[in-house]
Amino acid sequence: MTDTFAKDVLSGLTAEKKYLSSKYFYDDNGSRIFQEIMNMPEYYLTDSEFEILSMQSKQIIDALKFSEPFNIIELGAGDGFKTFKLLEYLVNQNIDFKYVPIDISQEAIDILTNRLKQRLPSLNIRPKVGDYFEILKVNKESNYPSLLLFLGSNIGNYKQERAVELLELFNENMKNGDKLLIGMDLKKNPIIIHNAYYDKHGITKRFNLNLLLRINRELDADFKIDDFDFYCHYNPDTGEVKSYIVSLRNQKVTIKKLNKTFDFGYNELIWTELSKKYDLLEIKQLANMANFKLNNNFLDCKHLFADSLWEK
Ligand code: AVJ
Repeated sequence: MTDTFAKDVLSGLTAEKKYLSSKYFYDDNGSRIFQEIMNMPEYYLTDSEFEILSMQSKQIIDALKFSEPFNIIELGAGDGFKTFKLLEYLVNQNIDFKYVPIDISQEAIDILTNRLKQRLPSLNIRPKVGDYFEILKVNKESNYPSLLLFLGSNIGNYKQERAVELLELFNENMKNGDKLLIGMDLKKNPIIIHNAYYDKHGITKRFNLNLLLRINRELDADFKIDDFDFYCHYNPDTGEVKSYIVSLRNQKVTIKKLNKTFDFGYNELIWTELSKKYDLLEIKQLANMANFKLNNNFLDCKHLFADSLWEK
């Protein structure tokens, strides 16, 4: 794990245009900061998706047209807060299903499992820790239909080609008739998006700079984080939020684990994250590119966010 981290940091910081992958944001500290982001009123994504999954659980389940029993497999379940309402609906309706939350973090899965066992004691839950794809392979052998959940606009972190690759991989591990409910953030008034990412509390800045602290700790480096700042920009033409770390001076940073010293110029950027926003046409195109058929789009009342239901 640390080894691929070291390799990725090396390639990112030796590139002509420096970059670091946002997938490394989520160490224990970073996950905690992301919780703070989700609690900010400006970060509308969480509330919008929560509204969809709580107010439209019946419509979503009806749209599946599944026979019972069936499986619900959640990829990157995290603390599962948003999914709770959907699960609660199913349990209250006495619908026969098995819930399989998958996450890379044992801690997140333990918290989720304990909470669900308390709040929904009759829920049939089979938590799994690890890589999605190893676990998804088993889905093909199930005799029952499956709904995959990939929520929270996580797909937005991928450039189009990589997003298609990832979705094709999901598709290959699904049976005909299986469904995918995928959370996608919608294009909207750019000011709303700006305020969600370039937040006035500085939480997203801390989220980004935490990555430098992680490199200091795990790769024995000497980033002085006061000499770096954060910038992000939403381009309404492309629907892309791009986030950067900015070097505030000409400076050298040594990463002992890489045996290397890196130069950062005055105002040099390190690109850290892409958060892509979609319109409904792009959602349909993405579904088709990855060999899915789009069944329904479920939107919150303000039309800020979509949970899109796709069928293999
Ligand atoms: C967890 C990838 C959906 O891109 O909106 C939040 C992460 N980055 N604020 C997103 C994030 C800055 C988030 N995702």
